[in-house]
Amino acid sequence: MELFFSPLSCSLASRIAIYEAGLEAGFHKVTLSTKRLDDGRDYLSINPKGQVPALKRNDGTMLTEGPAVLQYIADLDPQGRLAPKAGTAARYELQQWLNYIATEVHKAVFYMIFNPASPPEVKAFARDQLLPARYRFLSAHLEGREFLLDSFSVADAYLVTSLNWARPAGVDLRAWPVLAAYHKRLSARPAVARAVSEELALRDAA
Ligand SMILES: N[C@@H](CCC(=O)N[C@@H](CS)C(=O)NCC(=O)O)C(=O)O
Repeated sequence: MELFFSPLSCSLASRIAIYEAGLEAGFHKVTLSTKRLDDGRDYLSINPKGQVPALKRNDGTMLTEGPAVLQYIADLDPQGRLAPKAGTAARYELQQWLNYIATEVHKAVFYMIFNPASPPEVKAFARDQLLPARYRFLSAHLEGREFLLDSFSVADAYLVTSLNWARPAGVDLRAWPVLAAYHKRLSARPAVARAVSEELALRDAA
């Protein structure tokens, strides 16, 4: 399979999942501002949405939308470590977290802060009004827990990815000690540390 990604964006979660599962994959860097790959190909001809992540499966078909891509990768792990079995109550709980992070945290807050077209008052509203309630909710859930579910899952890969965006968004995670501790703990996992350092190097080389 091949992952289309942009360094340190939401597609980092898919790279983390691939490494956590020990799967083989190719990686293609997308420049989101130009919608081009490093080899000059037009990304829109590969994924008309123009967004990452996108995954080209081994049968040649494309899969997009982070929560779907993450669950697909999790289901490829022969040991099923990254997601509860499909159809179980725990799997729906995972989907609840993936959707919460995608819609309430990623899109409602950070997409608005990082979107260059977003007016300053919208950025401030997202950071100062929307984000605190979401971080309070996540902190309350994670108090006394190691992971969002009972063990590491692709929802944690997505949450740790989004917590990386706090500092560049001007948010001091120390105001949410439970989240700061979770971020530090998750960032120390070998697969997470490897994925982050590789993408940092790719971002800095750009
Ligand atoms: N609905 C998509 C959104 C993904 C998304 O927002 N990706 C961002 C990077 S974190 C992106 O590609 N931004 C460029 C753009 O929207 O043109 C998903 O959940 O995967």
